[in-house]
Amino acid sequence: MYVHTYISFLHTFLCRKSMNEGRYQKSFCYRGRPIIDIITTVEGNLKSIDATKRGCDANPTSALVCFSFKACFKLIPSVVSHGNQIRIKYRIEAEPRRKFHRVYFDGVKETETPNIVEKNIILQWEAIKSFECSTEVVYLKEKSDIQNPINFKLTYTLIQKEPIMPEEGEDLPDVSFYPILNQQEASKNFQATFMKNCGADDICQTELQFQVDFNLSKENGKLVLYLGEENLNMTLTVKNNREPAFEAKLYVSHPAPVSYIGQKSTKGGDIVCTPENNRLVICELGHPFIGEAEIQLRFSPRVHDVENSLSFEIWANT
Ligand SMILES: [Ca+2]
Repeated sequence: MYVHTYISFLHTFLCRKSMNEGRYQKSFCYRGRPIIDIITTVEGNLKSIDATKRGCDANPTSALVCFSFKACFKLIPSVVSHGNQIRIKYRIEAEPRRKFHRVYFDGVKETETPNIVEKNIILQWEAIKSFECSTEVVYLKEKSDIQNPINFKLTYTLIQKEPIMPEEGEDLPDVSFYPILNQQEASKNFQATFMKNCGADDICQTELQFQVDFNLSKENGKLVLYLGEENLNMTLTVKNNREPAFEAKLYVSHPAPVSYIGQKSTKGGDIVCTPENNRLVICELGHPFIGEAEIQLRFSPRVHDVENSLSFEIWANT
C-alpha cells in the first residue's frame, strides 16, 4: 500500500519601508514560511489477515490474532535547504467511526483510547531520500465481525515552536526554521481486511440447511406430547454446503408455555444458544459457520389440556 502526499514549496520575503522627510519611519515585512511536503507510506501486508491464527511476526507467541504495519514518512527533496531536522507527531486511529473497537495498538492497551496510537518521529535532512518508519502492532480482541475491514486514519502535524516577534533592533528570525505543513494531504485512510476463504469474488455464497427432530412419539404421523411430560428435547442439525457463513444464526421461536431450559449438547461447532425472550432462542453458529453441526435444545413444557397443538418456528440466516 502506498499513500502519497505531494506538496509545493513557498518562500517569499518582501519588506517595504515608508519615508517621511528623509527619515525611515516605519517598515513592513511580509514574510512567507516554507511549506513542507511529506510523503507517507503504510508498509505491510494488511490483506487477508487470518483471524483463526494466533500471533503474528511481531509477536509469534501472542494469544490474540495480531498484525503489524510500518508508518513511514519522508520529506520531499525540493524543501531541502534549511534546518537539520523536522519533527512530526503522527496519530493513527483504528475504527474512527465505530463505537466499539475490535482492535487495540501495542503499548496503549491500558489507556482510555487503546485504538489510538500517537508518536513523534524525526525526519533528518541528512536522510532526506529515505523513509523514516515506525512499526505498529495491532491486536484483534473481537473476532465476531471479520467481514468488514478495519479502517485506520493516519494524521500528522509538525512539532515546532511558533516564531517569536523580535524586539526592536534584533535580527528577524529565520523563517526557514518555521515551516508550515501542507494540510491538504496530511490525513490518510487505509484498511486491513480478513481472509474469508470465499473465493476470488470475496463474497461468501452460502447454503444453510437445517433439520429438526423432537424426542416425541408419533401417532397417525403426528408428533404427540403427553400432558405431564417434563422435558421436550429438540435436535437441530445444521449444514452449510457452500462457502463460509459469517454471522450465521439459527432462530427458534417457541410457544410461551414451553420454557427454554438450555443447550444440552453440541457436536461439530462452537455454537452458543441464548434466550432472547420467553419465546425466542438465538443460536450463534460460529464465526464463520462451515460444514455441519448438531445442537440439542432442552425445553420444559408447562402445557394444559386447553392447548391442542404447539407450534415452533425455526429459521436461519447469515
Ligand atoms: Ca464467493
